Amino acid sequence: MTTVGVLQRYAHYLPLTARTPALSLAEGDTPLLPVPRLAAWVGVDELYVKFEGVNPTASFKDRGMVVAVAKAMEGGATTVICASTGNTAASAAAYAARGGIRAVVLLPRGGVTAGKIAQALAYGAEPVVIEAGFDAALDVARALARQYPVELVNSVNPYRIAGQATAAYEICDVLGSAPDVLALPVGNGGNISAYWVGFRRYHEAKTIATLPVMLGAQAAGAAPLVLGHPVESPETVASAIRIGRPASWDTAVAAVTESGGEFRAVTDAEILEARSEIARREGIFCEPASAAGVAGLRASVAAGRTPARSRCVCVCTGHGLKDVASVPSIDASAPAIPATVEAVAAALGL
Ligand code: AN7
Repeated sequence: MTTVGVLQRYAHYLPLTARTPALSLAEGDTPLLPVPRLAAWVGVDELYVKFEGVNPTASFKDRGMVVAVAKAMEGGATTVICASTGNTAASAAAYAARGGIRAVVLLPRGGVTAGKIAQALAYGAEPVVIEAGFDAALDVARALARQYPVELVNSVNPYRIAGQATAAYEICDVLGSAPDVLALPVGNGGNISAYWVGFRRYHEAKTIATLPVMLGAQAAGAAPLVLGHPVESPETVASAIRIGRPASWDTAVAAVTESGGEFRAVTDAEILEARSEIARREGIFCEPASAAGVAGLRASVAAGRTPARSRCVCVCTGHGLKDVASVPSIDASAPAIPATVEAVAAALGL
């Protein structure tokens, strides 16, 4: 039998008991791809992409969600709730469906891509569109979970963090050590906190001898951790990280401070350029937020902050198909070519 899923693969590193349901959609175990052509563009000697877009709901959220939903079920919960820019909602919906419980997802109006809404609804989640951004929606979700018998599965839930730490274990297991630098996008700060938990744990267990420098990339219009204060009306093309008041502020700052790393802002233009380069140079299609880590690493090298002779890993957190509106499309009004070899050959200049 093949070993599948985060609960099985990293059982010893997770807060499981004999009564934790064996929930799985075969999440985790995602590829760590060497990306030499992208490395040349970024300006470092050795670069890998940890492609989290190939998880069951096409984002890294599945690693933590499988743990959070399994623990909620273990505790007798019949409803999970989250606020979400989309990926958490899709993941919560899928694992709730898999576990046979209810999922309620609070979505900021106009702040979630069509693909992510389609996922959440397809899995049977109950959506509530909130007349506010993500930060206020999360406030409501937290308050609801305090007052009603619904289990909060946002990343303030410690089981989410424990599950997401498995990505750090996987990187070390494959490389045989920690990378010099780990770069990733930061919204609520849960994922950077989780990676740091994972690296520290492997370090304490002496599985790895060194710790990576953590580089957290934020969109320039939604960069509270770069600025050092909350952002009232965050704005960016990378809707997944359109977050102005990160819930895991302190642990995200600790990850960067303790590792000697940095938070770095990248513009929407830099994010979209990186997304395109990742796809065209390496065949890896990720959503805009996912490209922020690559854009941030490139900017860090250009600024002389990250040495070129570094072994780097960029986490691409979600799949590109979740957000196709931000990719150039075919002009539907342009005339189509007749279905003949001659016409197509002429159109291609062959
Ligand atoms: C693709 O789904 O906050 O810093 O509600 O979807 O742990 O928040 C998503 C966040 C990066 C940032 N990349 O991670 C949500 C949500 C993608 C994301 C992040 C998100 P955190």
